[in-house]
Amino acid sequence: MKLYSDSELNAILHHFSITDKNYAFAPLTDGFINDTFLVFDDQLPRYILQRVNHNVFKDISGVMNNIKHALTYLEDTDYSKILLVETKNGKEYLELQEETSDYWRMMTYISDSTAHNTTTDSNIAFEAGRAIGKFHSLLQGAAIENYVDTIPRFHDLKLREGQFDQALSTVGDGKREIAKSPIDFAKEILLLLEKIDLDTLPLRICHNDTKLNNILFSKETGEALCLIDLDTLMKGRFLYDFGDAVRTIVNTAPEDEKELSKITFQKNLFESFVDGLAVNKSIFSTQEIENMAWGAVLMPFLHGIRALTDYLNGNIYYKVAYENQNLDRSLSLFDFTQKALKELGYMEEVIKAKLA
Ligand code: GN1
Ligand code: MG
Repeated sequence: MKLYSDSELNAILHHFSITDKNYAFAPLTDGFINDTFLVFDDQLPRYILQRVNHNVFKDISGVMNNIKHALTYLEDTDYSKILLVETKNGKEYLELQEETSDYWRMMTYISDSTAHNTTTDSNIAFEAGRAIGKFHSLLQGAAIENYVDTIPRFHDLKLREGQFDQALSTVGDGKREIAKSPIDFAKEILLLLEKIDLDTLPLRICHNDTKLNNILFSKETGEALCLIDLDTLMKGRFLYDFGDAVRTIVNTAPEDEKELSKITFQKNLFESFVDGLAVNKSIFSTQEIENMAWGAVLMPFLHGIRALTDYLNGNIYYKVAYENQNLDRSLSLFDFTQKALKELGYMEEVIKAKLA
C-alpha cells in the first residue's frame, strides 16, 4: 500500500463537505484491494476514507451508483445506516487527475463498533446470520435494473476457470511444480462444481463479499449492526453471500492459515449462523433452500482458484503481504472447500430443518 502523510490525506479531505481542520488517520490494512483509513477528529474515529482501486473497480461511478441506491434501503431499528459524505461539488466520490486518475470516497464511521476476522463465539455466528438475512430482507424491494454489474461475472466459475487455464498456459515449470497439488485439486473440483445449476435461483442484490470482517458489531451489546464494504454490491445468488459467510465463520482460522490442521468446520458455529439467518427466513425460496449448502463449497473454492491464479500470474491482482501469500490462501481455501464438501449432507439437513 502506498504511504500517505497526514497532510496529503488532509488535502484529500479538504475536497469533501466536512469541517476543514486537521484530522488524524490510522490505516486499516485488512483489505486486499482498496487503501482504507480511519479518520479521527479529537481522538474519536469519525469517518472512513478510501482510495478505490481503479484497476479492480473499473467503473467507479457504477460502484457508487449501486452503493448510493442500496443505502436508501439499508436502514432499520436493528440495522445501522451508513452515510456517504459528498464532495464539496455534491458528488459521491472524488476524482483526482494525477499521472493516472485516483478515486477517493468517504463515509461515516459507526461509533463503538468493531469487526472480527474469525470467531469461536456462537453468538457472533448467530448475529452474523441475522445481519446477512436482514440485509437481504431490506434489499428485497430494490429494483434490480437500477444496479450496474460493476465486475461482470465476479462469481462466475466459468470465468475463473478460463483465467486459471490462461495462467497455467504461461506459467514457468518451477511455479507449476510448487503449486502442483492445488492445481490438481482445482481441476478435480471444477468438474464437480460445473454441475451446480445456478440459473434456476432467483437474482437478488447481493453483497458479494460477506466475509465475517465485513460485518460490524456493537462493542457494547455484541449485536451485529450492519454490513460494510459495499463495493461488490450487485446482482447475484443468495448462495454467494451464504458461502462467503460460512467460509469465514465456520472456519476458526484466517484465510491464509498455513497450518491446515487449524482449518475447521465447526458445526456449532454453522448451526448458530443458520439460526441467525432463520430470523428472516421468509425471504428464501424453496430452490434457494435446496441449493444453499453448495454455496459453502463454491465460494471457498472460487476464492481459492482466484488466489491460485494470481500466484501463477505473479500477484498482479491482490495486495500481498509476502511473496507466497496467494499460494497459502489457495491451500487454505481449498482445504476448507474439502472440509465443507464432506459436510454437504449435514449442511443440507440443518438448512432444511431451520429455514424451510
Ligand atoms: C477481496 O479487499 P477485500 O478483502 O474487500 C476480494 C473479495 C475476497 C477478499 C478476501 C473485489 O476483498 O472477493 O473475498 O478479497 N474483492 C475483490 O478473499 O476482488
Ligand atoms: Mg471487499
